[in-house]
Amino acid sequence: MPDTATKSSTAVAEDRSKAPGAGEPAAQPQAETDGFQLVIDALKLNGIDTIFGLPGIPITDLTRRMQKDGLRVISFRHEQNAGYAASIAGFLTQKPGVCLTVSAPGFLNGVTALAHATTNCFPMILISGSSEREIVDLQQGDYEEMDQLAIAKPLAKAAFRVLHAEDIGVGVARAIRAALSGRPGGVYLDLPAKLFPQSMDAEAGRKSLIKVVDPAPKQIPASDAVQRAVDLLKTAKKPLIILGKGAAYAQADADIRTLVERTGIPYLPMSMAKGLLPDTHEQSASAARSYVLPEADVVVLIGARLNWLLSQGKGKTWGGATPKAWGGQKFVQIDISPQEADSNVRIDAPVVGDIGSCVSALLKAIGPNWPKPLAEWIGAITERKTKNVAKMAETLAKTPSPMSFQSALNVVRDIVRGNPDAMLVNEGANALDFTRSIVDMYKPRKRIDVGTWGIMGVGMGYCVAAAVVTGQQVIAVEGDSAFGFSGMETETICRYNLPVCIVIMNNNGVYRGDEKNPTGGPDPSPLVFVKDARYEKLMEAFGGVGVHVATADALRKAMEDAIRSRRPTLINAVIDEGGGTESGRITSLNPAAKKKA
Ligand code: ADP
Ligand code: TPW
Ligand code: MG
Repeated sequence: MPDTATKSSTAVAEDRSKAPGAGEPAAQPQAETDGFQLVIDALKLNGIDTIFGLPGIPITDLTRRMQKDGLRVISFRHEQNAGYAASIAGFLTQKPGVCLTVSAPGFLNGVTALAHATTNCFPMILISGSSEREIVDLQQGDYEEMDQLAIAKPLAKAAFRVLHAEDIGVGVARAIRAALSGRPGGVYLDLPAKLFPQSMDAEAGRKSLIKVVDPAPKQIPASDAVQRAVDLLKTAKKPLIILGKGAAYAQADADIRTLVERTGIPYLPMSMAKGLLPDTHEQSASAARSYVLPEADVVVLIGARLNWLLSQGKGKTWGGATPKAWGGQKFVQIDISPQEADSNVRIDAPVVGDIGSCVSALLKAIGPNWPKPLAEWIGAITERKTKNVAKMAETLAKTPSPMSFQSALNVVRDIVRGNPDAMLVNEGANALDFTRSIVDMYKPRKRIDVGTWGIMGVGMGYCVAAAVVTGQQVIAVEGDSAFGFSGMETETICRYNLPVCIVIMNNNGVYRGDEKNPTGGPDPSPLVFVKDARYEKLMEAFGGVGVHVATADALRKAMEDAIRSRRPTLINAVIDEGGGTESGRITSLNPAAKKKA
């Protein structure tokens, strides 16, 4: 057997060391590999270089051997955070992020992130060890017994189980294809404990592996669909482009920018599409959002769904007379999923394909001399923008004590402007909404946040992944409640010595910190936390830097120090506990708040 064929196989090396000594009959040792090794080799063969996980039965040895074989294994304190890390690594790299967990409870902890990946269209693979099939299926009470495959199925884009070592190559290949092709999503790969020690001939094992060719094939849009879109766009008097996180994921940055600039059409970035063009771009209509949505007549959606984040494409936000009424806009929708069109309102010109191919086809079809939108439309937008920006500048210039969300975020805004390559992680309610509108982004895929579900808990997992896969400085703006969901990963951040600067907008609670128990009893309101909690000490406990700040100047200095040193830092920023609103900007979705209004 040629040496090169099995170089990566430690099992083979171990076999060789047991080869008969001199003088013994020269029996050729049977080179063998095993399930552990084949999983590692299959992942490496497909360019997976980082695993986010948490060890234990039956995957402890797998994590050791992965590290020994040169995979970077990032070990977390809770699987949900490892899962969120994997999901966002997938978004940032266009390679499936891999999360590795133990069975039953570890698996379930990872499942939230798996569902999150599917919902957000991020490519991710959750690999969980599982208990003995025969016992699980007869429900005879195995250690961590659970039918994991059945549970994962409805929450994943696809789910597979591998029972035999010779099928590991196919299992990993299928998982990679399912995660990456078409609309990306979360994939579950179930690896029962018994699979890992199964041994097989090393050469046969090597041959069983598959290097996936073209895992995210281009999907070229049909030329008639492109022409239909161009024809519709030609009729527009008040066109608008909306860029979503699908556009950010697609990494077609140059063509998207050319499309926006060549057509001169104003655009709105969804939160994770901020920076695809710099937020300071003159065609950005962000500061006039509530004007352009109801006023536009033809809207081009690029990798953005008309879900709740866009008020389902109808109702008052879009100029409809009632909450469910159509506002009269016509839509072009560029999306890789052929089922997305018409999910909420009529899509007059669906363009189905990958965003890179679709945008380049559109560019060809519109040619070099596309007429710019009417001056009245651009002028009206500019007028609103100028007014709103001036109003915002006034608020940002204030330095109240205690700090307001705005005065603190004015500092973050400056720091991000000075460090446009830094990754910005953001979660919370007010802490999220104010940051999204105040902090400008300058480059693509720099802002990662709560996503489609608006969930809390992604923060620290995202910080770890962003630092690990980009190597850039990470700045996390966290609500104090949001931070609590994953705060223990500050230890992980310190352990791997990651350049993460966490800024907690500490207003003592969920939305606000001044709620009272209406009964006057001793329990606090369900919405508030320990007053003036010293979150910065958590970071100090693990050897990082903790800073408590009460002024904008102190916040600025602490952030500058963090970025200069690249040390793990947690800045506890004291914010006016009465400065937030219920649910931030989505008060209207809150039944109780609506009744009050
Ligand atoms: P946002 O929350 O920013 O509005 P969504 O998550 O709602 O964005 O929408 C993202 C859309 O992008 C999804 O409908 C998804 O199918 C689509 N998408 C993701 N990747 C691609 C791609 N490479 N090409 C085309 N469409 C894509
Ligand atoms: C997994 C509900 C939405 S926002 C939020 C909660 C609990 C916290 C808001 O407080 P925070 O921000 O972070 O201090 P701020 O600035 O307004 O004070 N569980 C999950 N996801 C969600 N979205 C919730 C609960 C929620
Ligand atoms: Mg809060």
